[in-house]
Amino acid sequence: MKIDYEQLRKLYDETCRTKNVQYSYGTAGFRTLAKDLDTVMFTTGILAVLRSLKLQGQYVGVMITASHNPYQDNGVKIVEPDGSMLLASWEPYAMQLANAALFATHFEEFYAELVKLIELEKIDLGASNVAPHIVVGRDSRESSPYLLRCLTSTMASVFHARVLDLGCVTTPQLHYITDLSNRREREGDSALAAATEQDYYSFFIGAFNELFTTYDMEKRLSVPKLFIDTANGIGGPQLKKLLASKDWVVPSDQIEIINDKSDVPKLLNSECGADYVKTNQRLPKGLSPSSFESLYCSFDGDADRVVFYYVDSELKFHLLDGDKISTLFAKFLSKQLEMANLERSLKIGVVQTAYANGSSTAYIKDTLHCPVSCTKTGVKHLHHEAATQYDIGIYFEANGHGTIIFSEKFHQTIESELSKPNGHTLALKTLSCFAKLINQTVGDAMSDMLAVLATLAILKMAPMNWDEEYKDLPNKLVKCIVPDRSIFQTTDQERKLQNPVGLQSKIDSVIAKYPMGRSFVRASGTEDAVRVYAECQDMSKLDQFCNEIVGYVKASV
Ligand code: G16
Repeated sequence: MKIDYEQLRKLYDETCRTKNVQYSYGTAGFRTLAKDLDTVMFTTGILAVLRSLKLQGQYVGVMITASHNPYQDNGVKIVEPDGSMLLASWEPYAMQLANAALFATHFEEFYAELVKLIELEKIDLGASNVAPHIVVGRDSRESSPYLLRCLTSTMASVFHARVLDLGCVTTPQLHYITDLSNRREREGDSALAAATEQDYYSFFIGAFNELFTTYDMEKRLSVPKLFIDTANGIGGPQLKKLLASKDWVVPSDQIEIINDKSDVPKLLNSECGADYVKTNQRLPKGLSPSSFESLYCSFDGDADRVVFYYVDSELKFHLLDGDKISTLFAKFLSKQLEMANLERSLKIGVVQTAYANGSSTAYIKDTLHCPVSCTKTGVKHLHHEAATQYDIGIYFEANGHGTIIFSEKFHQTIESELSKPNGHTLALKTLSCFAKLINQTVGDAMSDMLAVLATLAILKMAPMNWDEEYKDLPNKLVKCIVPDRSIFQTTDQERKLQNPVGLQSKIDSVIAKYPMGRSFVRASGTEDAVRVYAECQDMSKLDQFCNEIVGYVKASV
């Protein structure tokens, strides 16, 4: 293949209108005001094609989303052929290519950077039997169709890529479909190649039904009534498709969707959704709870996060966040391992970030006796730790982003145990079904929600019992707007600041004044802000504690 130089130049001139702004490929790709993203979309499309060429033409995913951010923002991230986040060593390329286009005074400068990258990665554009394959998806934002055109403009016309456009999907659907399409290609089933949204629904509904059949759901299991706030994002329409499936077994009056106006752009994530509920620790707009037996949950704008909550008999709000979800799964799966006599053969562990409530970490270690690891914020860090350290690696950020990774050894062990005479124990079958029910590529609000429903039903736990397993330390998360967040540099999995020099010792002196106090400060990778987290024993002192830290942060810039 030869790059059509003239065509590339023409598209570059037409598309790359935004110049001289600096972006970085942050926690979840590029993310900023949608109006400034044309150039970055253009270069990210090219990078995805190069990534696919580097990987012998496998499907590479690209998702246009700004997830929990406000409606004016948008963003883009690249997904590896196995559904994981872009290889870390390619993130700098994403930035180099974007910056080349943003700061080039003429096309040739950008082109020279592109050629440099192609040579550096030894990408053989001439390999005639390799065509790049790209899967693209977008959330419900108004700006997405235009940005999709910027993203894909060069793919077919310059690089002869085959583009599978999924239209509006959730981020986890894009991850799942990218992975499945590649698995099918590898298995050589050309009739089935290129997975679809329908495959996603069939797979997860199938896993849910299998688990429920194992327990003879109708007679022995019941799920609490569930209200789902879909943040007026893409989760609403996609969830409705799942619930409308003829194979879906939970009675329709058991589940009610609220905040499902994905066609009204300004409502996206506005006073609703997982980020709002978690950060403000209150009910989303549009929900007036009537029964303390019901369970509620909120997705974020692209449905890759979920947090649960309920109200007690005095209608007081209780949050069941990512920490509560991971502890619920850790309790449930540890028990299943024990019942299957596999607790010594398979290692279960939980991965958290600095945002995890101190009580959750203590509960996992001291009550569940499970190992806990801490990583930096960002799914890619947690995912890696879960996949490499454990056979059942449960990872959740406190904000509700997470999943469970089951190792190859786990699958082999379960299969071999199931094949033994009398091997079909309930615990083994439960473990086997659960490993399917949880999206293996990335945190997925829909799949996590199904897994929580199933777990509560099997454990016969009401929302309140789930909550009672441990009591959160009072905690607060504050966004601090500063002139330049990049000066806030951290170490020790983001728990300590290295820069601005001297700020950490001031923070430490504040922490020392509050019993069970813990606090840290880090720059967000998705918003133009610095985040301040604080927790301590005494609720009445929390605001004062947090304000003192914020005061030092503001004084340092
Ligand atoms: C993204 C990342 C998450 C991260 C969140 C906030 O979530 O995927 O891992 O926790 O941003 O990150 P930060 O504190 O750096 O802004 P989402 O749901 O917005 O894609």
